[in-house]
Amino acid sequence: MEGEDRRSRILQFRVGNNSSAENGYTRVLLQLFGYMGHGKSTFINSCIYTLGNGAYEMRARGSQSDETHTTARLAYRLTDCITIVDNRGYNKMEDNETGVMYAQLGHFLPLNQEVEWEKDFLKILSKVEESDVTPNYSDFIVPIYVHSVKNNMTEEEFSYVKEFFKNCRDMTGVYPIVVLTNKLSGPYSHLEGKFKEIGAEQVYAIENYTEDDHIKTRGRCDDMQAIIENALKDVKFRLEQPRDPVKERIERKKFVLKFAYQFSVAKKEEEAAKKEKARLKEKFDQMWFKRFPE
Ligand SMILES: Nc1nc2c(ncn2[C@@H]2O[C@H](COP(=O)(O)OP(=O)(O)OP(=O)(O)O)[C@@H](O)[C@H]2O)c(=O)[nH]1
Ligand SMILES: [Mg+2]
Repeated sequence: MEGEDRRSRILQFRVGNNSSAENGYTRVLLQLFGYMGHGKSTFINSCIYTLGNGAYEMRARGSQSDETHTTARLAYRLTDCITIVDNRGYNKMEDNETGVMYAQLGHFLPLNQEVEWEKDFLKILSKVEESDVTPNYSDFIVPIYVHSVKNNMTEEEFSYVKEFFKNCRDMTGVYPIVVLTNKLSGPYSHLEGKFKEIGAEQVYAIENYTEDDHIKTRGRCDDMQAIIENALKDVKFRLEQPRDPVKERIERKKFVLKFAYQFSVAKKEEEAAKKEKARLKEKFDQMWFKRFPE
């Protein structure tokens, strides 16, 4: 049975067996990202459910048991070699949020910690410096962008995501895989096409298993497993390419620090311009009041 074959191929996947080269990788991290509430945690629960034999469980959810929004970057083991990682969802997808994603993909932030949308360059620099103590050369990260078909995106957002995806590719060596959730909510071919237009090489539409609706069917299991298996194909392909871990890490570090620096300078300039505008308005109001007192 094709579905069973796929499941066993995933369960038996070993990073070390896939390349004749000594690449040093021992684990694959499927790193989720995307807007708040689009189904990241539910996708993790669906993947665990589809690969296992047990009952449906809501293992990934909010960071605290009484919260629904995830605020930490939490790792869930799928197999001995594959871990899927939940993430805090974006509010607006701005540079301070995407900058954190670059730091995650560059292996500069540890797993299982709260995600802060850091705006201060010195704090980012200090976190990146801390990661130098035990540099991570053994995890291969595949970025997975989760987006609900219930939400459309503007042309402006797509153009931002295009640049964002390209940077994610430069950080990891693979284009983010796009997972469209809630596929039964309405037509999604437009979104599928748009994501391909901006560079996504793999786009999948799925209906996640949820607490209320989790009868296992072959098609639904196959949809989830196809995403995982194709992520592993990307990994295998990259493992055949030559690797210089130290040099690549330096390049990633330069990119993350330059991005954070430019962002924090732009933010400071924006704040200074706002202050100046407020100061000029106050001065104008005072002059106006002097000439035309009430
Ligand atoms: N019907 C259906 N519901 C879904 C699907 N994916 C997610 N949901 C529901 O959408 C809601 C939000 O899903 P979450 O998995 O918490 O979303 P998230 O991206 O983790 O959200 P944050 O942690 O806030 O970033 C939950 O009520 C899920 O049950 C889907 O494919 N189909
Ligand atoms: Mg979540």
